[in-house]
Amino acid sequence: MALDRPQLTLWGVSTSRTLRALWALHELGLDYVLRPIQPRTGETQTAEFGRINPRRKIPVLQDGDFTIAESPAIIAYLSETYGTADNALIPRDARQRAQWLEWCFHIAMELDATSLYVMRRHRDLKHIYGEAPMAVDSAATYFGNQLHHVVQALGEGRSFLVGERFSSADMLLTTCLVWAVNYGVPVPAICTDYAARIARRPAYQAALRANIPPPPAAKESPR
Ligand SMILES: N[C@@H](CCC(=O)N[C@@H](CS)C(=O)NCC(=O)O)C(=O)O
Repeated sequence: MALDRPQLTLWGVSTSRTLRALWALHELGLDYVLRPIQPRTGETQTAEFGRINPRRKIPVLQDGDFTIAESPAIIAYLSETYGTADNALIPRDARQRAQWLEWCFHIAMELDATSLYVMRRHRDLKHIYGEAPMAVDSAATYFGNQLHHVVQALGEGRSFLVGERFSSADMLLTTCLVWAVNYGVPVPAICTDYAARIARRPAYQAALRANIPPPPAAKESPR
């Protein structure tokens, strides 16, 4: 059960997925303690972290005695627990909520896990996961094909993916679009324009700053 006064600790910085969780904390105006551990540093392999997240992945959110992982789930939990009518990141209307879920699954599965993360694992992290140039090329092509659905949606003139307001689907999409551009994957202008507009949100800019790994001496910082 959530506490009246949130006791939020976020574990993890430096990745697109940690940025999403930080972004949600800032969109919702929540105070939190950041434990800025990073992947592949050994910090996800400690006994302490293994007790918090046996999957040994970041980001992870602790809210008092409750723990939740997976960036889309962290955002959803924060919004449902602490969001207000003005800043909620999830639609309330049943049909819009269904469309929101559809977009979240599409982005997390097709754009992130099946495409960009395949490229990351088998190109940048090939020393860990194995080099697979054909899989990388195929994943980039697949990303473009799947992005077509986003291009169509944005081509209808809408400002956000679902309804008339910003939701966590826009957060997932923006992080994937920035990721793709950084990877040199072709992204149509309608998508980069959208991402540039969303990225102007103050909470995104604050999250970007928070997502920067600190110098080695400072490992815990209240926000
Ligand atoms: N589906 C997860 C992915 C989390 C994930 O894969 N995190 C990576 C970094 S991006 C990680 O923690 N790896 C652990 C390690 O390499 O030590 C999410 O969206 O949160």
